[in-house]
Amino acid sequence: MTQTTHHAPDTARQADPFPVKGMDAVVFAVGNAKQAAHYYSTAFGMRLVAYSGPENGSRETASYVLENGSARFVFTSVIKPATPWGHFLAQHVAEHGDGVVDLAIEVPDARRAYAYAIEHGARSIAEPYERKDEHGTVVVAAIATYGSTRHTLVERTGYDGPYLPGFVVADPIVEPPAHRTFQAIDHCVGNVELGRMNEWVGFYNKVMGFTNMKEFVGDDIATEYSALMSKVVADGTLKVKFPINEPAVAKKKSQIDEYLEFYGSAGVQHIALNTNDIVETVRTMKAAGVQFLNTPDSYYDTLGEWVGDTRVPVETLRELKILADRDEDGYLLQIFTKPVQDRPTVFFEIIERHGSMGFGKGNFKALFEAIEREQDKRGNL
Ligand code: TYF
Ligand code: FE
Repeated sequence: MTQTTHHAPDTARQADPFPVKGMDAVVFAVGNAKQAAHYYSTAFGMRLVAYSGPENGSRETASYVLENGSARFVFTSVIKPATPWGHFLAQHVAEHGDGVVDLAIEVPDARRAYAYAIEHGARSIAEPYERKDEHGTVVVAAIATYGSTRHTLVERTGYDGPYLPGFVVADPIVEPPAHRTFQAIDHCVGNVELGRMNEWVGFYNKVMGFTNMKEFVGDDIATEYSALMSKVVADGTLKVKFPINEPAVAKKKSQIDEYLEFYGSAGVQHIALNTNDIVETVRTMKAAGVQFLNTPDSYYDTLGEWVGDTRVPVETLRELKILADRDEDGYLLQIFTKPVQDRPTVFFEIIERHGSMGFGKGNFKALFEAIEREQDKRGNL
């Protein structure tokens, strides 16, 4: 892999070399998919829509598909490894704990997307192939990205079933909450090894023709408080956004180093989820037992002075520990969960955007200090 190459955004838009329709699914390999499906139903307010397991002919894996608006998560567990795929999943859970194996992207033409990616240096995991059942045909292919993560490229225009051929419709585990907690995937963040951020940014520039968004965390911020560097790549329509973090050397061990140590390699750090009403979402998820990062009162004492008017009064933001940030395009409200498994690895973000297409740069100090307080509790000084 080579360093970043910059594509002019205008040219990229005119002839998108790698058109995407959006995120298809985030696929998790977990120790107990049955219980994960329950947690994401009851705590995250998602809805079980499809299932594949031994009852319908899947002999070595059980998979649960949960949706909330256009956001789709798939939880897979191995029940009896018998093929390379089963062994891969079992190995993934053994090495990384529960984590993301696949950031699947929906594309209009999987064969074309795959050919473009391979021509531009991607490592193949699966050549394009067709999956069929009575609901139609899906074309899938897969390429490798950082760590043991992959991107499956999914072409589903010829299919009207519940998820993929081989899956059957499933009934919700519980009735979803009255308030829809989120409705789309906003961005998916990867943590990579020290010194490799630019290499992976270059990978997305070349392999998917993604361009760099202007928001990034550079050396200056890194050394002052964040202990990480970050750049964001996105497709021309900004439907798929992938920030990439690498650790930076600072006073304390970087939160990215902690992730890499506990995950065992580079991997997906957080998934951000769009909501139209972050207040109701946080209330709903908190009541269901989801733990969010804390923010000190001092943050809210000065917030009003610089963030200006937001839909939600500062006193409500303070009560729920929601963060706010503003840039020239508008503002955003965001909050982060604590890690959702025993390892300090994967977590989630809830984000309500009002014009701003940033990632909360104005909050990095408060956010990273909150993460560091959690690191300290784990004895990571
Ligand atoms: O996605 C982002 O860039 C923001 C900020 O460890 C962020 O959510 C960056 C790094 C990190 C946690 C959050
Ligand atoms: Fe984020």
